[in-house]
Amino acid sequence: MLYMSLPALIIGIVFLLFDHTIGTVFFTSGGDSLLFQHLFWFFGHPEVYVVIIPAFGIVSEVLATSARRSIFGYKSMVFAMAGIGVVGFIVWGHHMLTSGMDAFWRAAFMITTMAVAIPTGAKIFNWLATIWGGSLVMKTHTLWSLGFLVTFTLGGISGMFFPVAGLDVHFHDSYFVVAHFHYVFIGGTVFGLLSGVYYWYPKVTGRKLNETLGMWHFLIGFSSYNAAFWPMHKLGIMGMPRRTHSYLEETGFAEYNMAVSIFAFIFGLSQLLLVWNIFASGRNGEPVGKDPWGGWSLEWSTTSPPPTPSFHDIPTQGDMNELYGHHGDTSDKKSIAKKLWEAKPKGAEE
Ligand SMILES: [Cu+2]
Repeated sequence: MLYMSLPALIIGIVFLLFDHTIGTVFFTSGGDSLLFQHLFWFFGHPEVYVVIIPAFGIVSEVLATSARRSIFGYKSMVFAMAGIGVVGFIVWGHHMLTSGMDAFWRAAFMITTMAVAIPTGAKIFNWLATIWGGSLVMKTHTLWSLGFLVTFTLGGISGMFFPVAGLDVHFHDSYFVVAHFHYVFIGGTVFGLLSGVYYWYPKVTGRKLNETLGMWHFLIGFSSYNAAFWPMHKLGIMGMPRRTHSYLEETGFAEYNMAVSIFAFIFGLSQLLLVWNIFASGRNGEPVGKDPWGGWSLEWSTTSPPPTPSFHDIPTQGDMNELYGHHGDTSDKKSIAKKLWEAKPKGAEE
């Protein structure tokens, strides 16, 4: 995606440089200033997906392991990711719906942007179907992935307000935008990243992060995060413009902004729990073997930390559904959920 989108940004910046240095008129002095926005957002929107798609992968791994079953709808998950990657290139105009764009193109960008909700919705439902009826093991990485599901879905829903060209007239450049992108960037990308840190830390270091500290990190982080960024929706609806640091008392923005600031500081400080945990557990954390979480993807079949080279023999990829499967033997009367509750993951050390 970067290979396809970065050239547009690079060309935009080089043209801008030429405008400022050698007197070309691509964007300035009678040039087309909107052209820069087109070039920027042709890069900018795919870039947003560049940072969220790895989080999709992390959450899929973590939820599958935590639910002790393979990801539901694997093929549709792959096609959804690829679909988001492709559609991401034809939606950039939603950043410019208020720029005086022709009504036809506003409608076109509205439809393509809303179409992104289809593969994204498929992913959300597949994640829910993965944990549905599985015996969910609540570890810190599970909590962050569940947190991801909640906040990313909320961010996705607020994201569906902007492509509606009529609504966007009101929401454009308001705090509603700021709320939306904090929900998808922090509640999506960063929560996915945190989930991955707790999940793979034992693989990297051979020791577990402290789960009690991790739980507090999640509880404080998740609640202060929502308390900080949820009121921004309200500020946007009240009409507060983004990139503003001063406003009149009678606008009523002050109380909400104070709450946003306080909870944002709490959220920031709560990350110190993770920093402390990373250093402390590196020395005194509980030592683990190959596979502390009962995962069955390849990295769990070698020691923690892995040797170089990681595998001496070519390893075999297992499938949780075939081992303990819900599409296996149906002769006994036990329900699928019951079987999964009883199933012990192969190689789990608990
Ligand atoms: Cu966009």
